[in-house]
Amino acid sequence: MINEKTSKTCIEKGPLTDELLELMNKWFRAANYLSAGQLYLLENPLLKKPLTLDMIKKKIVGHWGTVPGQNFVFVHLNRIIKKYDLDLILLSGPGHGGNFYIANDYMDGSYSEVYPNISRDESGMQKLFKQFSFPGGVPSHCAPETPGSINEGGELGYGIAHAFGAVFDNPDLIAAVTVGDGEAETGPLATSWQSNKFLNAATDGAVLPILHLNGYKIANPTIFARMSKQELIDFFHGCGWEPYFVEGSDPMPMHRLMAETMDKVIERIHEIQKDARENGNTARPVWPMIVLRTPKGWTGPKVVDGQRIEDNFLAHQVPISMERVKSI
Ligand SMILES: Cc1ncc(C[n+]2csc(CCOP(=O)(O)OP(=O)(O)O)c2C)c(N)n1
Repeated sequence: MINEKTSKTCIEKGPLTDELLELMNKWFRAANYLSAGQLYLLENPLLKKPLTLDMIKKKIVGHWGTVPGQNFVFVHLNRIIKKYDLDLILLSGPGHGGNFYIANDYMDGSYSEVYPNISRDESGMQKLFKQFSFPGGVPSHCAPETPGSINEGGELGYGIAHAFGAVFDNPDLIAAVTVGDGEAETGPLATSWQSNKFLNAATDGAVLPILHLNGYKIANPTIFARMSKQELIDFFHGCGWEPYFVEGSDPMPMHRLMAETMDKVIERIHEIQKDARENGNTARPVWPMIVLRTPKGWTGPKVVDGQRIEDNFLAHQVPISMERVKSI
């Protein structure tokens, strides 16, 4: 997450101004660009020259659909880390969009710290783009070599379990974990909502699940997308969580809503912990979680060749395939 050494000011501790939200939106857009660049570009990373087909990867492998929502989560976690001086890690359940984590690592400086050859300039950015899901390069999912990631993104289902594993006997840590609505249909994930039954608010840290309800998995709608809001609320209450909803597609109102919601859930976590640690309340609390409903492939191409891409399963992997472009 954000690197103290590289950030000079701390406006995050102040009020939630339009200026702060604009800055966060710039981070979000830059992270989206860096994520898309990793999918497509071999060279010309800043698009200084007109784009030609030889600058684009021949076989594009990776994901776009999950990426913008996860970039959105990342910048909002950075703000609350700074605001509340948190020890917080992020686990990405739908880590098949590994380009999102790498993009944010690159922007906060941790990627170049670990991999100095991927420098924070144009030539480093070109290598960053080329190496992604490329022979001899890095995997398309979050992997052990992705700075900050302790959850493998390839095989879905273990995000929440790993987040709980990280916070047991680790009282100062918050493990935020994005959960794909498709991932939520795997056996391990469907079961691990119940892990809150084993959490001791006095001696363990906290897990903050963020259900990324972008509506689709590989080729069809998800089960959670077929449920009404009331059914979702009832389901999560039944599992011992208090869901806070952040829903929409217009970036600026979404930034404000997400930031306000993040404040609420962190303050609620602190309240629960204080009650257990200072007042000795041993009753099992209802922990907060976030349901983030955004379009799949948010901010990407809306329609390609007459087919809806944004907010559709067609945004899942590559929104515009080069095989098709070359044949035209
Ligand atoms: C255990 C497991 N089963 C199936 C897959 C294949 N798979 C890759 S992505 C995906 C859909 C994931 O959907 P979701 O979690 O909602 O992520 P998003 O829509 O944000 O990409 C599936 C089923 C997998 N990676 N792991």
